[in-house]
Amino acid sequence: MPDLEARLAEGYDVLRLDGGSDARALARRHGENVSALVTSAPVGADAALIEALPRLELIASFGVGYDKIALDTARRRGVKVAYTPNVLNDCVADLAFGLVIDVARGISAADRYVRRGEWPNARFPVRTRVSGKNMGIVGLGRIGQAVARRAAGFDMNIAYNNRRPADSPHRFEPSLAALANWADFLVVTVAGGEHTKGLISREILAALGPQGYLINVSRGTVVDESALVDALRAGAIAGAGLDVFDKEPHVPPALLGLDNVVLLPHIASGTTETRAAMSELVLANLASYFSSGELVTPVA
Ligand code: 8YV
Repeated sequence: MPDLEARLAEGYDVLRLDGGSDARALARRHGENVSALVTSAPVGADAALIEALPRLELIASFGVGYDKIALDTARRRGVKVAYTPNVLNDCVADLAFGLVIDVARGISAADRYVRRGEWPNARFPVRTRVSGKNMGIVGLGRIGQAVARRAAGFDMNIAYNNRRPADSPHRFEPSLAALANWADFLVVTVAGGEHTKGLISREILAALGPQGYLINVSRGTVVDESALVDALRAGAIAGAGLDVFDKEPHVPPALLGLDNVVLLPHIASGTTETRAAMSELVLANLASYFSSGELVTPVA
C-alpha cells in the first residue's frame, strides 16, 4: 500500500528488496544492517532470505497467512514474527459470501451474457438457490466464524470440520468427506501450509458431488488444483468460486472457459478500510518492537 510505504520511509531507513530484482541477492549485498523485514502474505520470507539478513530481529508481515514465512528458520535465528490477524476477517468473509452467491446465482456469468448482447435472444438459465442450503466450513477459525455468521443470516444450515471441535454452536463434523457430502457449499477458510496441502482432494470433491459448490478464500495449496479442474470439466461438482490459486498469478487455463467458475485475483482482504487497518498493524508491530521488544500481534 502506497501509504504504508510512505509511512515506513518516514520512520525508518528503508531498503527495498522487491521490484523484480532478486531479493536474496539484494539482501546479501546490502542487508548487513537490516533489523526488520516487512513483507506480505503472498511474498513471505523463505529461509534463504532470512539467512541473507544476519542482523534480522523481526519479520512484520502484511497479512494473516504466514505459510510463506520460514518459521523454523526464524525461530532458530531468534527472529520474531508479526502478522495482521482479525482486522481482515469481515472483508474476507464478505468476499467468500460474494463468491457463494455469484457461483450459485451466476452473477458474473449473467453479466457476461448481458454484455455479449444475448438477453434479447435467449433466456439466462435458472440457477441455484442459496438461502436455506447446507454450508460446510473447512477450518472454523476467525474467518470461518465470520462466514458462519453471514450464512446464519441466509438461514443456512452450518457445519464445520476442524482438527478439533471449536468453541462454536455449529455442528462439528469430524470427517471432511462427510462434511463435503452433506454440504451444498463447501467454503475453505483453513490456514495454508504443509499440513493442509491438498486437503481438498479428488475424493473430497467427489464427495461434494454434482450439486455441490467449492469456495476457496484460503490458499490455492489447500485444493488439489488438477483434481478441481477435472471435477469442474466433468461436472463432478457444480461449480467453484476461487480467490486463490496454487501458483498465483497463474490460473489454470482450463478454468478460463468455464461459466460455472468465478475467478478472482486474490482480493479477499482488498478493501481500502481493511488494507489501511492491516497497514496500521504492521506499523504498530514495528513501533512496539523497537520501543519495548514486544509485538502487538505475534505469530504464536
Ligand atoms: C494478502 C492474504 O496479505 O492476509 C493474507 O493472508 O493472503 C492477503 O490478505 C494481501 O493480498 C496482501 O498482499
